[in-house]
Amino acid sequence: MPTTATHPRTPVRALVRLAVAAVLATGGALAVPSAAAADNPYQRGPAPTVAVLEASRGPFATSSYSVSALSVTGFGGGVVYYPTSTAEGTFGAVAISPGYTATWSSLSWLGPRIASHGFVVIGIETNTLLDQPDSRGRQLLAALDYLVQRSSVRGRIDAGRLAVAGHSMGGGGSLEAAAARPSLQAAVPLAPWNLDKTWSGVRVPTLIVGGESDSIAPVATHAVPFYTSIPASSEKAYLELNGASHFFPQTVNTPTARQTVAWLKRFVDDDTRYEQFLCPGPSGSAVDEYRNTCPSS
Ligand code: 9J3
Ligand code: ZN
Repeated sequence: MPTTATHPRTPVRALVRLAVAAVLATGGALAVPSAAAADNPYQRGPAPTVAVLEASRGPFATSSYSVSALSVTGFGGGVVYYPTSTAEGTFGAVAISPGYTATWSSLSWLGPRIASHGFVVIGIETNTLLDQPDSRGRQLLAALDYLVQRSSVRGRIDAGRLAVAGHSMGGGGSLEAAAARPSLQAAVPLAPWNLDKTWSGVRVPTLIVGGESDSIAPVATHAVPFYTSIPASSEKAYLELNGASHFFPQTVNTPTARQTVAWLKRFVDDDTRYEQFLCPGPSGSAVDEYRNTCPSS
């Protein structure tokens, strides 16, 4: 599929990155990690397969550490997960927020799962359990700022390759963060909840995952209008899980992990090897519906 001709936002980003890589490369071959493909300095890990995306872990071994709320500002601490090896160079980073009244422990399976595909991940605690989506959005951005500016893993992260995700009010917060910081490379709201139904300002590539049977953030009044309101000129996708409740992200959910990782790889790493999992999207008994801005041919 001729990606560069059909994804209007990709060529600019890719060209800027390639230009930067070319400049770095003139200073010495060590500036470009040896494992990266020659045409994409951000490609990490082996060629993807459905089996690897659906496995409980990806190809990278990970480590983690806890972040005390007392040691940071703007969010409530959390847990950082990161690939242990630095042999392939730096990684993109993702901040993830839980939902209303929930702690990071409600989503913690996603931390090592995503990190093991080659990302630095911070699962955040919010300042209070009752924080609303706009606050959660600001806290996600504060957590990314912490990661790239002050964390002990900051040297492992490319500061320009950042993403957000979250569940429920954390998913609503992911939309808030994407609207507020268009330099983000991806957003993945899961069963998102927000009183604001219109996200026409979002330019960040956004994958929304909804549950068909969600009665707390019904897709008809949350995920679907959120998806529809994002302009078609933005990269976007909507995955609706067959029969899933509001709480599908709180236990291991294979379709959610597979699509989330593929989306992050495609847009945070510019890794077109993952296009095959996005266009066409997933099918099968777990999938009620998939919408996207894939090219029609
Ligand atoms: O974060 C969420 O689970 C939002 C759904 C919710 O409980 O909203 C009630 C105001
Ligand atoms: Zn549906």
